[in-house]
Amino acid sequence: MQKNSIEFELSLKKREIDKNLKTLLSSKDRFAKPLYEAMNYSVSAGGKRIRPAIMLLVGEDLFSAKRHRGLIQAACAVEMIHTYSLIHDDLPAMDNDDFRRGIPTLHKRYDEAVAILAGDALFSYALEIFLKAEGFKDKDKINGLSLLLQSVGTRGMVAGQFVDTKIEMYDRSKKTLSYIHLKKTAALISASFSVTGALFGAKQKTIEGLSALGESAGLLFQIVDDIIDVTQTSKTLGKTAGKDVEQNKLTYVSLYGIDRAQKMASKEAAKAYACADKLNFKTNFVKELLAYFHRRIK
Ligand code: GRG
Repeated sequence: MQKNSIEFELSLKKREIDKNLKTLLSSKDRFAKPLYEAMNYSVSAGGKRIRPAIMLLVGEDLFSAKRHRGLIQAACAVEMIHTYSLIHDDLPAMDNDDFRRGIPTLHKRYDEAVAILAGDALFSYALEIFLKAEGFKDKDKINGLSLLLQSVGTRGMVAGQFVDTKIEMYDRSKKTLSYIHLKKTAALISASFSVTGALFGAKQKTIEGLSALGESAGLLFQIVDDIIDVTQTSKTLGKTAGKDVEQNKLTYVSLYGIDRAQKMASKEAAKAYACADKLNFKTNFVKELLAYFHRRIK
């Protein structure tokens, strides 16, 4: 791995995030210990740490926030929310997956009650950690938290997951697909960009620019995810491959086919680059991150 490449940068960010998650997710309380163990099982199973890495990259680049304790704490909170969503998504009532991040899913390792409660606990703990993040003005934290919660709840991830899970209640149209992917995946990725701006008290125009960039980046990420679900193996993915076809999911591949999905990924990547050009990034890391998202296809 070349020094200064985005892969190297992501590995540094991942190390920093992993270390802090470990500290945050430890408890001496005898009764809470098994709950923390379950939370840790899924959090420490790995994961690329894309969302927290985005926060650290944007914070360092636009706001000169190298090794900012509060930003690392807020970034860990976002990763906890992401992990909670994966734990719940894997449950039999939803995607019913046995395998995630290369190991058995939490409900397989323990049981469904443990998985539901560990997910709940990760979400509420994440909010506590975010609110306690050091070195930010209270008004900026409230603004950031508000953007984060919009991306997670009825206007974001949960709403997208609802439509995805209960697709029989909707038509299988382009509009439905676009809603699912924007909400289920792109919203939290977009928030990772915009929340960082909000935490540092950026102007509204910058926050909106970050949000637009994040939305395209998130869509790119999801289109690629739909493609690799059919083109890569379970071993490479760390989760069961071919699940979308098996579950008759509405995806870019099922609606448009692989070739068109690939073209749409390129179009979304171009849109994201154009958004990045409008922000005053000092380094090339954000653009390299977009290229990395796109490269996952290969
Ligand atoms: C249960 C409310 C609720 C929401 C679930 C995240 C999610 C919403 C569903 C996951 C289904 C899925 C596989 C979506 C594709 C895009 C995606 C979010 C992939 C997983 O994210 P990565 O690739 O995973 O960043 P790692 O493990 O690297 O963190």
